Amino acid sequence: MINPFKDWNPERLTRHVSQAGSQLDDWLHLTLDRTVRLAVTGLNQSGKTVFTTTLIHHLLHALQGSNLPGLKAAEENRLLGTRIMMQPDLDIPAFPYERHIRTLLANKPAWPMPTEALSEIRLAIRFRPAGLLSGRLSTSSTLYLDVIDYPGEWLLDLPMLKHSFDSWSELTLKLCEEEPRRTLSGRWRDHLASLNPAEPASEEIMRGAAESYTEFLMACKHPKVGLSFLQPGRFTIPGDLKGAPLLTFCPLPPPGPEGSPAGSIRDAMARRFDSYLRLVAEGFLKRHFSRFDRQIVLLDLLGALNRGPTAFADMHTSLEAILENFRHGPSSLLSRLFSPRIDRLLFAATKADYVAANQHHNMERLLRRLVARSANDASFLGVEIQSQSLASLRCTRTVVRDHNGRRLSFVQGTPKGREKETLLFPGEIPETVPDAEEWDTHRFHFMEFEPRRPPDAESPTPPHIRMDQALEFLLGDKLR
Ligand SMILES: Nc1nc2c(ncn2[C@@H]2O[C@H](COP(=O)(O)OP(=O)(O)OP(=O)(O)O)[C@@H](O)[C@H]2O)c(=O)[nH]1
Ligand SMILES: [Mg+2]
Repeated sequence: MINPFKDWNPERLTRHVSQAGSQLDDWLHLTLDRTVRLAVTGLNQSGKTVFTTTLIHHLLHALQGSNLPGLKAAEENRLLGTRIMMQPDLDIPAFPYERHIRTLLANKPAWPMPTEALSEIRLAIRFRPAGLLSGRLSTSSTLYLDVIDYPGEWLLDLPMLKHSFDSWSELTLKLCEEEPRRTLSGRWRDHLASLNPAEPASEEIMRGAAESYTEFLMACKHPKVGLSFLQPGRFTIPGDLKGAPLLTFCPLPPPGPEGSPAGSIRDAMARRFDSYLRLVAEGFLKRHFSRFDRQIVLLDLLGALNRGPTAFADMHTSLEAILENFRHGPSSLLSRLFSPRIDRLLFAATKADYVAANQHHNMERLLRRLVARSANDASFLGVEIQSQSLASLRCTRTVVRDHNGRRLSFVQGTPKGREKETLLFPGEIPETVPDAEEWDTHRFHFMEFEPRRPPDAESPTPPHIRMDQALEFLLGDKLR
């Protein structure tokens, strides 16, 4: 019998496989379980850009003295180097890692500006597999990591997808019955009252109504109000759609007996709403949000506590509505190839350096309570869940001092807008969602900080809080 493999040896086989062309690469990496598409999910200002930047920085510098004791591959000296690779999508701008890290670590450091467009990055992490058996079979292996960054506001487009124009209008107008939306929407609702939606539409009428509605959304977004359930997401951060007719519609009260004549304002608004869903929201979901394997959900709990009960509840509603749109479930070879699902989900309360270390326990308990429903839904589907607090870039240190006979934990750092370091008592984090009485207006005042290195930071990579644990949970099993 002829044996076609008679003259083949392992080296020859490897050479032939590697010659098979780069198109096969993605397919091969997926089948070999060597690609992770990480969903960094979070509302605006939750810390996505800083997290992504420092994650890349830590991996790129892991050989220069690891600052990641919780990441086993780093601790066991199995990381062999990381590179930024050619991007998978030619029409998406590259994530500006260099620019962000230069700004964050400059002599006069600064935080990144709010993100206004989508970008992506692919890393190749070369590592030595753990264990004797795999060590014999291969000396090194590569894990590809894909991450995208985008404005947090755009996530609110995802929950719009289950609505018709009428049901979305009804929901939005219902929200405007409660304060602070009631007052803030006054001018826009007056504007609506001056229109007859059954009359013929014109670009001017459409633009006028959309501008008035956008002003209302911007007033809700103002840091002093801090609402997050603001739709459509592109109205506050239009990106490349600035000025496009696609962004000229707004919710309308239910139709009267006049209905929705063809060419009327109502008819035109409903059509633009449908186009927005199809071209923007659905495009965003299908192209970028349906391919993830792992997810980290970042929550700025402390900022939400600062902004008070309404903003806190609004953040919670937004988060639950957004998470319904991701595909969660255990991953198998087939699902990885044809219908990827998120099989590990990490909830992370960010900016843990705003408070002293003894508050992190409460921060994590509060986080767990807040995400209980979403975590339960995902866990039911077989997803592994973890919750933790973290700081992508630690800008303070905890200092314990005696004060009037009590031992108190302070934080030392440079408060936002100041030049000098200060010792502050940051206050305490409740371990449950505060009830009405607890939301006394002066209770939560967590200070924001400038991105300065704390004086005790010695490592070549910037200090963090539990980034290593987050990375171990998200990537650790793929680096074995
Ligand atoms: N002290 C501290 N502040 C942080 C940290 N991460 C983020 N911040 C603060 O949070 C702000 C927002 O962080 P970003 O990473 O820009 O947030 P984002 O989620 O990308 O926001 P959008 O681009 O608006 O969606 C920063 O300007 C900092 O003030 C951290 O680890 N420590
Ligand atoms: Mg950002």
